[in-house]
Amino acid sequence: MISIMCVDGPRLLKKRHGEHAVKEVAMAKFPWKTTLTASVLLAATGYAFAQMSSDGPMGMHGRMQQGGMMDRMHQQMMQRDGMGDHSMMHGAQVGVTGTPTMPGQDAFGTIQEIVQILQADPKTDWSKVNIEALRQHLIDMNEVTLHAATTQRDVDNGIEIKVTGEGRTLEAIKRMVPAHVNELREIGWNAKSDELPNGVILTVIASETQPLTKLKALGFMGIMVQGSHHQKHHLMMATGQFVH
Ligand SMILES: [Cu+2]
Repeated sequence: MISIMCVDGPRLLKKRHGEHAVKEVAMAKFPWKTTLTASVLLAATGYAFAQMSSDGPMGMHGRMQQGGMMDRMHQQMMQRDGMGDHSMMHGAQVGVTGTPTMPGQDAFGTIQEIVQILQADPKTDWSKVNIEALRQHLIDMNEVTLHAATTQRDVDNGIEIKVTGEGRTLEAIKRMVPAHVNELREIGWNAKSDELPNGVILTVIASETQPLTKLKALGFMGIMVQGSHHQKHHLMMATGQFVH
């Protein structure tokens, strides 16, 4: 956060008073461009840290902090220089610090994040770790998210969705959908699943908190993404504490 203050550079600092005076004098000794570059790097580092320290590297909290920080930097830069340093700003935003961050493939990135968390924790019990279990779950997720066929119809005050597939897709549907129905029930949804030869039928009944219009709009995948334990379950799968 201190770095944000420095972004202003000496020109604006003259107008300021009070508690920041000491820091401002110190900062004013340096050419402001240098200060700005250092600040952008600091902010980017702060962002990486914020990501790592929330619910996980891609935690919502981290991203929101990042948004707020970037917005402030953006405003300050625009106030000072108009469009002058806009490109620099966006350079920082896309991570042009010489270190690429994109994993290239989402399941690869998910596993990489979990392995990093486990390696960073000295208490990790490697005799229980099972990254292959997580990989199999991510294959299930891919099948259910991208390859399952769905047909949705209205029932009395609710919706019924037939989720079907073949082979690996069918296995994934039978593992994931009933397990997720249990999660939904735990968070107060009126949901159930019934077996079909080639899939499952997911039924969700509307309630005050989950009205029918919303259920219809959410459909199969909008319902599957409900709940807040999914990412935590990935860590538990990798450490042998959770089996789908
Ligand atoms: Cu998952």
